[in-house]
This record gives sequence, structure tokens and C-alpha cells, in this order.
Amino acid sequence: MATMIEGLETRTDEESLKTYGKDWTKHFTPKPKAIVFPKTTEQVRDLVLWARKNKTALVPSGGRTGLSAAAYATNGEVVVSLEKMNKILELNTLDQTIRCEAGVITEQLQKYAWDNGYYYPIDFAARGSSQIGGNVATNAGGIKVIRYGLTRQWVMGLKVVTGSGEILNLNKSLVKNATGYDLRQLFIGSEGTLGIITEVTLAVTRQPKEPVVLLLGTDDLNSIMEIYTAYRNSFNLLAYEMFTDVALKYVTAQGHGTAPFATPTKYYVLVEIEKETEEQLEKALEIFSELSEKGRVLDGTVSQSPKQVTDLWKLRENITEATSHKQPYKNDVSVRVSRVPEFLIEMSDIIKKEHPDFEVVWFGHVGDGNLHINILKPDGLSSDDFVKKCKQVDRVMFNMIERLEGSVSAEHGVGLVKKAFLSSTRSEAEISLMKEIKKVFDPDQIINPGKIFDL
Ligand code: 2HG
Ligand code: ZN
Repeated sequence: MATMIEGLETRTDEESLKTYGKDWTKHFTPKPKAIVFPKTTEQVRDLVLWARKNKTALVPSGGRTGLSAAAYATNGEVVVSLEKMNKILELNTLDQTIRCEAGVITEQLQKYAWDNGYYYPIDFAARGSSQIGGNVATNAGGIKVIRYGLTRQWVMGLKVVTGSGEILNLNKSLVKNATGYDLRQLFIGSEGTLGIITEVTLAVTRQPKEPVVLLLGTDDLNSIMEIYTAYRNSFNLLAYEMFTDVALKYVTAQGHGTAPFATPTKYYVLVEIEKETEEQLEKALEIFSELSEKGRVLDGTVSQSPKQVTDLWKLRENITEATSHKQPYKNDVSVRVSRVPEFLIEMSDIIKKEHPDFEVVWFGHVGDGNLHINILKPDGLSSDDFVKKCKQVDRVMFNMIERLEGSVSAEHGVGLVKKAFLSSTRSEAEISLMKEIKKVFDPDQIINPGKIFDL
């Protein structure tokens, strides 16, 4: 393996195989053959050509923060880590774009944009380790989607190496480009199954004015959407997030923050607005009073400083970390916003009835219809039995998702985790077209095989 490609850093030690062979998904075992660290697009191309000749599968790997096992190597694959391709290459102030290598960390890009007077708005808790290439490959969403959209909206150009070893320069940062199929869009969200992204040009925008966060408590699920409507009708919301008392219990117990109200409520919503004028803050408080009078909100707090904004966000953003020791079985689904309460009420009732021993952490980006459901492993239950029981919940949940015309993965992707349920969201015709596209870009099936679907 050491001589795979001249000058290409290759590691085969146990520690590297274990670390780079996986992402944040639990319940899988990494088994890669080697890890390689290319430094240029040409090295990636040479590697793909080598892999074709040697019939070796490659798994593209970014910051490994994924939650659907799309970056797992479970079958003797060579993992292609982009972490050595981590340079920001160009800021173009007239185009309002930043061009960077795929291995740049999200937070580094955000900071670079900010320090230069701009804003890169795709944001999520894993910002400190996720990489731009991975964000593109998974069409990352996160906490600001209701205002700024998904990663797709910000990708102006891509450099990729296809599974056949061609280097493509897609869209060349043009705003308008009416010349046939936009192949760039195919790579966004393809979970590394069509080729390897090596360079990305991202749009940036003006910096938002001072954000203000309101954290509101309610005991009634239907009120969550009423609160949303009330604020959305008066503001261009930056974020609208939800979490439950169970989520808060873990966050506070792990020392990530303090309970916001003297009397706990069942549900908490976090509303973020951009304060452009003082009147807007008054308006936000007026809405709060109206909602309280109607009994929709039971308690609430509003940030008075940037530090308080951060502290309130911590209650939401640290849920994943605060529950990780309970080996959570994760789901990440979406329905239309109007169907969120229906889904939540029905599904939580079913889980309560069929698995009374399960503690479930519900949270998510309800402003865009995206819910994260984390079932925590009961202490006495073995991991295998736990996963088996959770798979029963999956079947019920995905039937419901199909009936409600939702998606089995809102933002985390299909990877290995949701493969068996792809047909709950996509038609057979769609899936077979996706497979044909895969074959065109990856004729020898060496690029992340077995992810999203099996051929
Ligand atoms: C979030 O919104 C992430 O915090 C992680 O998408 C969700 O841990 C999860 O299930
Ligand atoms: Zn999320």
C-alpha cells in the first residue's frame, strides 16, 4: 500500500484506520484498508485512476461529523481524507465569493468571511470539525435554513474528480449559466457517490445585524406552530428551533447550561431575530405578551447581550453532545411545517405505548419541518437488542412519514443508515434514475459504493 501513488501520504496503522474509517454514526464497525491524504486535485485524479485499475473502492472523507454513516469504510475500502487540502484560496469581493479547498473547516471559512466583512450563513453545531467538501457532499442544512436556505444555495462553483477520473470545473462561479444540465447540483448532496469534491467556490453575503434570541416555554405541542406563525408574520426569522424538557435535562446535567425558567415547561422554542431597529425588539416583546395572554407561552426570556445569545443557543446546540453517552439511536426526518404537530403527537404516543422503557429526546429545526428524534439506550438493555427494538420504531415511523409525504432524512443524508428506507421517500422510478446517474459518473463502482443504495 505504501507505494500506491508516488508522494501520496498513506497510513495503515490501527489508530488511523479506526479514526478515519468512520464518522459520528454509532452502531457500525470501521474496517478500511488504508487512509490516504492527497494534497492536490491531480493527486486525487491519479488515485481514482489507480483505484479503477486495481478495483479498489474509495471512501471520500471530510470532518467525519456525519450521522448517516456515509463516510464509513466497513469493507476494506481506502479512505480519502481531504484534511490536507485545507487552504482558503481566494476572496473575490466583487463576485462576493470565497474559493477554498474541500478540507477547509466550516468555522474557519465562517471566520474568514466575517473577518473580511462578509457572512457565510450555513451553520450547525459541528462547525468546529466539519469540512466544506463534506457540507457540499451532504448539502448541509443546520440552524439558519429558514432564512438562508441549504448549502446548495451558496455553492457557486465546484472542482470535482469523477469516478472515472475526470477533473470537472462545474459552473465556474457564474450567477447565470443556461447551458444544459447543471452537474454541480448533482454533486451537492450526492454523499460522495459520484466523485470527490476537491475545491468549492461559495457565495457570501452581508453580515446580519445584532441577533436577538427569545427562548419561550409551552406545554402544548400545537402552540409551537402558533408561536412560529406569530413571529414569522412580523419578522424575517434567522432561526426557529424546538427542544423538549428531556433534552434540557441532559444539557443541564452535563453542565452545558442552566435551566431558563423556575418552573420547567414540556417544550421550548428558540426564536432568533435580526434586530435592525429598537422598534423591532418592542414588537418581539409585544408578540410574547400576546402569546402569554392567550396561554400559548407559559414563560420566556430574551437575550440582552451577545453572551446571552450564545448561552441560550448552548441549550439547543449541546443536545447531541450531552446525550451521546446514552448511545442514542438517531432519526432525522422532515414533514411539511403544517404537519409537524400531527407527526410529533402521533409518533411520540406510539413510542410511549410500544416502548415505555424508552426515553426519547425530540428536538430540531421545526421552522423548516425538520425533527431530530434520539432514542436513548435504557441502561439494562444490550446494544444489539436496543438497535433491534429501534428498528421496529423505524418501520412504524417511516410508514407514517410516507403517509404524511415527508422525508426519511431531512438533512443528515441516507448513507448506510437510511438505505433500506429510501423508497419511503423516493419513487422506484426516481431511484432507478439515480442508479443510472451513479453508473455514468462511476462506471467501475469504486466511489463510496453501497451508500444511498446498492446497485
Ligand atoms: C443538530 O441539529 C444536528 O443539532 C444533530 O443535526 C442532530 O444529533 C442529532 O440527532
Ligand atoms: Zn440538525
